[in-house]
Amino acid sequence: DRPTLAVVGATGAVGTVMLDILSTREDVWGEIRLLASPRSAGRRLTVRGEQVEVQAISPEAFDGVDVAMFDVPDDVSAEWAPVAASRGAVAVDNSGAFRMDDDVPLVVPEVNAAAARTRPRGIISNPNCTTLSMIVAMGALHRTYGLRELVVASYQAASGAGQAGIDTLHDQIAKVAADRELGTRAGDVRRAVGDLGPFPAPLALNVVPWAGSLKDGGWSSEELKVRNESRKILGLPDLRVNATCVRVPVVTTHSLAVHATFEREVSQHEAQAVLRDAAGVVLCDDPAAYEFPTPADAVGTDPTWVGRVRRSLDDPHSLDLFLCGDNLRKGAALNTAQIAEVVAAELTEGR
Ligand code: 11C
Repeated sequence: DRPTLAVVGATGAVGTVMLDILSTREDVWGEIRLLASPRSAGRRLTVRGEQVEVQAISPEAFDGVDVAMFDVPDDVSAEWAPVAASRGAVAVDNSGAFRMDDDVPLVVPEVNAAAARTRPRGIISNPNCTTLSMIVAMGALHRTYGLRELVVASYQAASGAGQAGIDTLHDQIAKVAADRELGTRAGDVRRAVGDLGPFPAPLALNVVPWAGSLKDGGWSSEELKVRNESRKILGLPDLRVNATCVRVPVVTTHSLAVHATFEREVSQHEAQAVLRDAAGVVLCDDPAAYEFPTPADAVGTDPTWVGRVRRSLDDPHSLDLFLCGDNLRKGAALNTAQIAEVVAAELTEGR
C-alpha cells in the first residue's frame, strides 16, 4: 500500500535527473506514473530499471495519485498543479508559480521540513536552484549564529536555463575551441559564437551578469528570488539580502560566494565544525592543500559543498564562504524528491 507518484515533465533536463534519483534513492513509491504534454506522450522512459510509457496530462491522469511532482514551466504548473490537488494529490512544484504565495509552503527538508505539513491548497513549492545551492549551509549557520544579512554573488551553470542552455554552451565551446586568438579583441568571441541561445551574451570564454528577467530598480528576477525565497525558507521576513547573479561557462552546478553577517560573533573553526556536522553539507576546506569546492568536482553529487570559510577581517560577526551545489540535483530534482518523501512518510503514517 505504498503511495502513488506522478512525475509531470519527466523529459526535460530536471526530469531526466529526477528519473535517475527515483531509480537510485530508497524506494518509497508504489506506482510511478509519468505525465507530459501530448507531444511527449507515448515515449518510453526508464525508471527503477523498468520502461514506463509517458501518458498525456489530463485531469483524470491524476486520479489515484498521492503525490504529483511538477518539473515544468511556470505557466504549466500554474494550470496543472491545482488540477492535481483538486484530484486529491499533493502537488510538489519546482516552478516559480507558487513559491511566494502565503498559503503555499516553500520547503527545504534540512531547514524547514515541518512547513510541508501545512498546505491549505495541496501545493508545496520547491525553491529556485540558486537559493537551494546555499540555503542548507546557511540554515545550519543561522541555527548557530542567527543570520542578519547576506551579500551573495552567484556563478550559475548553463543547465539552469534547461537543455537549451546546455546545448548552447557546448555549441559555443565547439566554435571557439580551435582559435587561440579569440578573447583578445572586444567582440571577437561574440562574433565567433553566433547563436546566443537562452543567454543575453556569449557564455563560452565569458561571464554574463544576468539570469532571469528585468525587475524594478535594475534587479533581475533571479536576484529577487534569492532574496525572497531565503527570507521565506529561513522564516526571516526582514533578512537583508543583496544578490548579483552571474552565468558562467559551467554545464551543471551553481556556485555562490557568500558574505553572511550574524547576530552572534563567529569563529572560523566553530563555523567549519557547524558545517561539517550539518546534514546535507560537506565541508571541503583546506586551501593549503588546494581543497575547496569547484563545480567540476561537485557535479553529479547530492550535498552542498562548502569551503573557503573565513571570518571577516573587519567584522567579527561576518563570515565569507564559497559553496557549490548541483543545480539539477539538490537545486531541483533531489529537493523535490525529498519533499515528496516527507509527504509520503506522512501519508503512510496516516494509513
Ligand atoms: C537559472 N535558477 O539558473 C535559474 C533556473 O525559478 O526555478 C530556475 C528558475 C526557477 O537560470
